[in-house]
Amino acid sequence: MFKHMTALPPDPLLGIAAAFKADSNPKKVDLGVGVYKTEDGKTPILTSVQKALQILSNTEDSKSYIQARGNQAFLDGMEKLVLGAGNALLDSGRVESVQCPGGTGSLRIGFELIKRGNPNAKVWVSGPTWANHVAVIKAAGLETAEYPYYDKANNQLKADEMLEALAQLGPNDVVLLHGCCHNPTGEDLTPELWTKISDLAVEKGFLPFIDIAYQGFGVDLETDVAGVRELLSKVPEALIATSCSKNFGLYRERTGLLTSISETSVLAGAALSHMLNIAREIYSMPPSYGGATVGILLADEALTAEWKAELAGMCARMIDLRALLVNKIHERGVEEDFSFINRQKGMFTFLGITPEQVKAIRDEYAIYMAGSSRINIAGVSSSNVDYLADALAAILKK
Ligand code: PLP
Ligand code: TYF
Repeated sequence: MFKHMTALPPDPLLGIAAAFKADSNPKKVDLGVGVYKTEDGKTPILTSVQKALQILSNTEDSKSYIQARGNQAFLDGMEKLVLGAGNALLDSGRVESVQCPGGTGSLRIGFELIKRGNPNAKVWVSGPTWANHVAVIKAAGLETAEYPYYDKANNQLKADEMLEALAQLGPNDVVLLHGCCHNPTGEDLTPELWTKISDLAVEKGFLPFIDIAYQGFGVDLETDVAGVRELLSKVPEALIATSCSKNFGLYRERTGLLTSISETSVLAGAALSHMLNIAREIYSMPPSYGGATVGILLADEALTAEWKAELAGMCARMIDLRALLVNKIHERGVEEDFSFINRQKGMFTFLGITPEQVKAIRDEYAIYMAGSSRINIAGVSSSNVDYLADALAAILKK
């Protein structure tokens, strides 16, 4: 059966983590995988999440199966978080959500749902996008294509080209949009672009599929999804894959949800039945622990307030680190202007250096980043920023 199988290379991003771990250089810096880190390089469990976990472990009295769509408090709380508590969609009967294993699991169920709705649908992703997007779309048997998004040479959006490309699309197309904190570029759609894309979706009939993996990491929980909410208020149909990995720090608990917005409540019921059916064919039902924890947290006002404060703290730290890094690089007198880093949002930014320079900074300074020159801002700290800026300046001046 498996005689003809050859080994695949590791996921490039996860491969960086392994290479970093194996490096014995005491000055090594990990700017690779997108995991939030504190000043001392740790990824602790949030205090609010700890408390919710404690409540769960004190009260959980069975390991029997949970309902197929997942934890109800989790689904209700997360729908309110993403759509906004007063959103008319919540009472419209057009919204259905299913708890899935992480943002990735939510994406996969979403693409499988699209495949059932229209096997010939083509999914358009931003150029560039999170490397795993294309793999997940293809695994669901759908075709992918790229719409222009980021101009790497000038560190800015390709706004006009993007709108031109989207204006060519129609009802057989799906457009995958990053809700906020674009991975890998950090360059988000402006409010004006969200309006224009919403109008195009209505006019041309393509399906918006929104990936929200970093709500609260850009500006704040509300501002980050303002564009998403505007789009959802206009379009007849949409899908949303939401991850709790980053903003609740629940990475390994595989916590997320797929939300479908349908034209009518009858169609919403049909979509829900298919989402559940697809999940049943793959893993039956979602893991319970992460969803139950978030469900407890979001149903408790005090815990929610504590979580929001912790999230705001992570967000503020990344904004401060952006400014610190830009200042430190410019202090070294490099010619290039890195101020675009301050405009960008969330965990990631493209430094814009060449693959050769990425290799050189890794080989000579043990500074690890994705081959695209994407860095995880949370990997910068006040103790490594001077070393990092020195290394970058040296590499750039060569
Ligand atoms: N979508 C984007 C844009 C991401 O960056 C990530 C990364 O973690 C995910 C989805 C997947 O998140 P999860 O770890 O919850 O599967
Ligand atoms: O882009 C990142 O770094 C995060 C984490 O296969 C990640 O989204 C990276 C690769 C992967 C799964 C998660």
